[in-house]
Amino acid sequence: LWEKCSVPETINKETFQKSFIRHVNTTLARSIYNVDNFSAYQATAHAVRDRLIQRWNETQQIHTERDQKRVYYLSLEFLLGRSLDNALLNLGLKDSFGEGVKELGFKMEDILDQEVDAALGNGGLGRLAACYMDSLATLCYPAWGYGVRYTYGIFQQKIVDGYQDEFPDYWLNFDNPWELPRVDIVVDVQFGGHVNKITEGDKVRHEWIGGETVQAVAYDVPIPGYGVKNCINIRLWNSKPRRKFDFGKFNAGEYDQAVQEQMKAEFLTAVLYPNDNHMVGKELRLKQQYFWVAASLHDIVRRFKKSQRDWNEFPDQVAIQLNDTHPALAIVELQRILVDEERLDWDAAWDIVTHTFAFTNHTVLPEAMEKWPVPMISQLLPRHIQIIFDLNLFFLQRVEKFAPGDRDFLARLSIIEESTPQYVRMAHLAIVGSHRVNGVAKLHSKLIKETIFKDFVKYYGPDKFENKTNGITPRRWLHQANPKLSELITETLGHKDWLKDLTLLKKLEESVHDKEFRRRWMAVKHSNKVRLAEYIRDVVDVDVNPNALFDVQVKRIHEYKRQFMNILGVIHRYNTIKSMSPEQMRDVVPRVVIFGGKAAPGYYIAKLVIKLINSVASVVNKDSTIQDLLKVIFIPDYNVSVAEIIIPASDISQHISTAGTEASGTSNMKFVLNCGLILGTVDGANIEIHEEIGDDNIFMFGHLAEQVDDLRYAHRYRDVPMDPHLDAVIKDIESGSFGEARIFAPLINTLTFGKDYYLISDDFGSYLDAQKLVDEAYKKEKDWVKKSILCTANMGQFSSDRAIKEYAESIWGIIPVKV
Ligand code: 26Y
Repeated sequence: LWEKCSVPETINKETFQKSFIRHVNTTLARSIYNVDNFSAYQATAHAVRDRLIQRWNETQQIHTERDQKRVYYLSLEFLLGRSLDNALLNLGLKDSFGEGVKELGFKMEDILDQEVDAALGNGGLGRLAACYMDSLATLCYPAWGYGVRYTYGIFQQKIVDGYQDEFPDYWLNFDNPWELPRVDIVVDVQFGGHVNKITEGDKVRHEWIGGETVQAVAYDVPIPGYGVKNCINIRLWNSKPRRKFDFGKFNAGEYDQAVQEQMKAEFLTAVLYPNDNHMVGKELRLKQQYFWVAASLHDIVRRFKKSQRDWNEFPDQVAIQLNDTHPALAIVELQRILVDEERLDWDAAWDIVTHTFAFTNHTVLPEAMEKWPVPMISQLLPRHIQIIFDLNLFFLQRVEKFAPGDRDFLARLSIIEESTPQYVRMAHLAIVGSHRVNGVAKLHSKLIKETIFKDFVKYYGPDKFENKTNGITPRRWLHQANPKLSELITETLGHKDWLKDLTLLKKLEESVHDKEFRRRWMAVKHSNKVRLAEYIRDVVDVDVNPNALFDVQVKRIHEYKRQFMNILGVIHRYNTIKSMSPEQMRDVVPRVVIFGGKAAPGYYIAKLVIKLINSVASVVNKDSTIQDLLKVIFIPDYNVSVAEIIIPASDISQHISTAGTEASGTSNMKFVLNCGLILGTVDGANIEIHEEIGDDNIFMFGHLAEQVDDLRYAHRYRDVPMDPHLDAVIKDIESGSFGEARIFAPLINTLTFGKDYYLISDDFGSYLDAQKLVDEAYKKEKDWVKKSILCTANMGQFSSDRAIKEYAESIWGIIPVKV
């Protein structure tokens, strides 16, 4: 019966159509004569989901049977984007399903376009987690993701009068076919209360009682591997109250108070905090973190206990990766479970804990470092704060032996910051509780050893600190986002193996001398630019010329990423063109400068940058005297599915952070993989991309990370004259050329009174020079195409498969288990 009931594995057009119609009838309860694009999306999604669930089940079965070591990737963000196209491609169903829906009268693109993004993340860190899940599944590793099922993902951005406005992202409005509610998997999570100290003979134990309890309910999101049957799981936790109602109050007529507890509990997982690389110490955020960590650890421990092994074997069965410090409380929670609940000795427990965890740092920016006030943690987690202080005491005792009498050294290493109030430094907790710490690009990993974690390197030695350069999944970021390029590559190489071994792209180098190949390569780029031009017309109602150079900067808006410098450069370009004679203008390469990205709702300066971009756009785009030589576009609501349209269409993209500030960047990899050149600073993964693709195929400029301190010092204590071109641009803004000057005064002040912390003036000259080189290079069409081919050909290193293999081998100690 089991065999008969299972969904047919080999599926073709007919079997797909059968399940499509069955889902229209039963799942959607509709008549087949009443199917719009959205219903067709739902029916298709459910037909795919049936296959996913089957693979998911088989994968879990095999992994349980084999009982190999698993990795658990704890991330407060998973920026998954859409799932249907990805699942179709990974399962190899795109063609049969495409034909199937066509016969039923639908277009696959229209169906795919119905899906709302799962936008449970802010930016780089969240998208990295999503790429890593794709690779873990594809490489058949026994792995789970753990996260939060936010009711509202990252806000939707609208542009009103040039300003960013935020709207709630209620992505679960309609049924979400990509999650499986696990109403049977429920974990109680405790907050508040107090701790009793109980003495039993010569032993003391602690009992955490009282307070409130919130329930965590599991929702599972299947993640299919590419070209394999393995399908792994991301378990997202949703909060719900333990009791629906306080019936006492309800019956007494206090309806509002009766539902209060319920509302409070549901609030816990309601919203994703929209801050990227910026810590805001909200209590609700801390509660979210503990809620998620406690539920996940409970689940992990329960799974381990089923195997009836000794606790010593825990680190041989379980690796837990902390995606930044957001889940750092997991270290304390595991120690608590082992000591208070499982009654292990403190030291034995700590040995298990430290062999289980590893920690990835994603930033050196001081404002992004998490620290929580001790009184806040004490209130919410009275037992955990005791454990933190004990851990710190024992840790500092060891440090004291290493550096006797060096009080400053101890204070610098301490998990506790001795201010008023005291704070818990989450990065210190994460380092002390982990056996490995890694940065996300070579420069970044070097910098953390030399700056923020310098003292820890002294104490632990350098071997605890590693580099794991980030990567991206070529399945989504080339095969799915750029189907035409993918097809051309497959045809040229004669196989699809490159999708599983990206280094095979190297062979494309041989085709740079093939004229016909170059023509087709260019044609693909052109058609992607046409697609983006259509999108731009739809969303901002501006016509752009697909033959112009498309210059793109899309990422979260942040001062360190210097979108401000970009738009100042645009103003310089605009004024230069305006001062030209018609003959001179004939020599200008037409440009479309495209921006996109969200600013944190409370980040005033970042929001002003958006306003400035839009103000410049509205002046430039209306100015007929410049003959379409320049257009400026701000694409609203940048997200994963918009990125999939923008990235393949770029000729040049900008990654221009102040040296030493962008840990890695991952969109830089996506652009180059899609044969777009980059204009970048000597920062993050730009450096490694440069190493791989060579001097001729990248435009690098600006000061180096090691110069930054001195430059900042100069701005602070001396009168550094502003770059003359920059000065002219600033004066132009101040004269009101782009609307009321006073609006932009706070922004301009960051360069003057603010001492130009991000060194825009210092880099502006070399930035303009680099832009000139870009223009000149673009005029030489044949050479440009060659560069573009060489970009893609040399991106093999930046697959997330490479990154995940490195983690698996050198940190997690896990091996693939293929279904
Ligand atoms: C609120 C708070 C503590 C916080 C929230 C989000 C702190 C940091 C973040 C997100 C950080 C982030 O996305 N970092 C980026 O990680 C990418 C993946 O490693 C890097 O490529 C990128 O350079 C880095 O900025």
